[in-house]
Amino acid sequence: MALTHSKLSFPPAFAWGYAAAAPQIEGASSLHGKGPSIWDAFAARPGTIHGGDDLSVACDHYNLYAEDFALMRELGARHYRLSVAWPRIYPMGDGAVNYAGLDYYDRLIDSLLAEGITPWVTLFHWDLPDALEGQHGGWRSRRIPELFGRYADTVVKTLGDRVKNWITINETVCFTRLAYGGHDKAPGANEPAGVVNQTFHHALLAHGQGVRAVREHGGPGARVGITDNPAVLVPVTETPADIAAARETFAWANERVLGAIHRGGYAPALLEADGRDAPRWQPGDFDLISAPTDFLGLNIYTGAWVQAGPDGRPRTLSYPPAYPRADSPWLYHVPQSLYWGPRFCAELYRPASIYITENGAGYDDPPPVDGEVHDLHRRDLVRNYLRELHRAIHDGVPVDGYFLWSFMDNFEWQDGYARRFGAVYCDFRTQRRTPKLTARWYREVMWANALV
Ligand code: PNW
Repeated sequence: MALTHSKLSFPPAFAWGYAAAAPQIEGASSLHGKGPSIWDAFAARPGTIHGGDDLSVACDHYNLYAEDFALMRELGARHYRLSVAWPRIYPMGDGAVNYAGLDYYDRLIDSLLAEGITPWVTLFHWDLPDALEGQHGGWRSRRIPELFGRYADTVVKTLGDRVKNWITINETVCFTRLAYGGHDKAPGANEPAGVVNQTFHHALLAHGQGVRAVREHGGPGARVGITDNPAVLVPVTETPADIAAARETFAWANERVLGAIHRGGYAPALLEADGRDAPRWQPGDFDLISAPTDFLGLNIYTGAWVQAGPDGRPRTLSYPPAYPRADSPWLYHVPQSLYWGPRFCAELYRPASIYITENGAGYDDPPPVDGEVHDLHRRDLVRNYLRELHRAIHDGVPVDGYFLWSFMDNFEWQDGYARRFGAVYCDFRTQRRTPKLTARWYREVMWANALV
């Protein structure tokens, strides 16, 4: 009997690549005129970051980018999602432009293109210029999206002849609720709900400013979208009742960002639930916020399980203690999140195109032995998630690309350098890069355009 070996192929022209962000890899945090970001200030406060780590050197990518892009090409990536650091371009957030900063990204983009890798540029990945926190209260203030618009104009005008894929902002909830309503992300302000809801509204305005900037200055072929990390609710069984319960919970959980953007306003039920804490907006805000975009970027790492409860109402289950997770304690293994996340987004918001702008896993990998890191745990997690993404595409969800987070180990925010998400191991003392087993495997996947 001859057995067959079925191949899980991805669509032609599917975009495969890696993702990273400026504050997590660049270092050089005060070089050539860069101003401090709120993360530089946050890290300087004792007790905020694991191990007392800071962002001053990171992967030294500021100096090593050419070598890094050569390695990226060797490892088979043809797309790379990076971010521009606002405080490199406007050290004070406002005021005079720092031409050395613009010049840096000019050279970086040229170097990337010379390796045959297509850039996808995120305009804001959490590193707000610290001066704007001091002067205006950061995202609490409506002034921030205005200044962001000016910064976006400058970046798009400078790089727009070579960069055609733009992402406005990264993961709204992480720099609003977790940052202003909690203590573990900068600025760690612990504000009440009313203030936090207003930071969300200002973030949506910044997204709108980013879209406007790309439309005005992006030139021919420019495309723009937001990257969001929706709460992903996954049905316990793929039966109509559980699927409906998960979809309803998904829509409600993501109403404040994805709902508001695609609806062109806040849902009455959301405003009612917020009561006195509801965000305030001005006439015209939603013309900007809900201007059409070209794609929706999704960062998906995990999900929560939902079923139709005994009373027929949806209920979200808690994870039993034995439930498998990565070393990042929030990263429960839920491969089906890469099926239901894109699928619910497609059904609820009807984006023309979806890109998975991040997915991956954080583990405290030990250093290489004989030049090898056998991260079978990470490889298996990513492969299981990609099987589900393949199934979503097969079922008609318009997913056009996937970016693995991250190219190399980097500054994992409050978890510092101990928590590693890289396909490439980074020795932060010597700056030596060692591709892990995941990177070797992922090269074959990208090359075959299929799961191997
Ligand atoms: C994302 N969660 O953050 C960020 O965009 C990256 O900068 C970060 O390094 C990466 O994922 C890994 O953490 C997240 O609690 C932080 O679900 C927290 C969550 C999700 C994403």
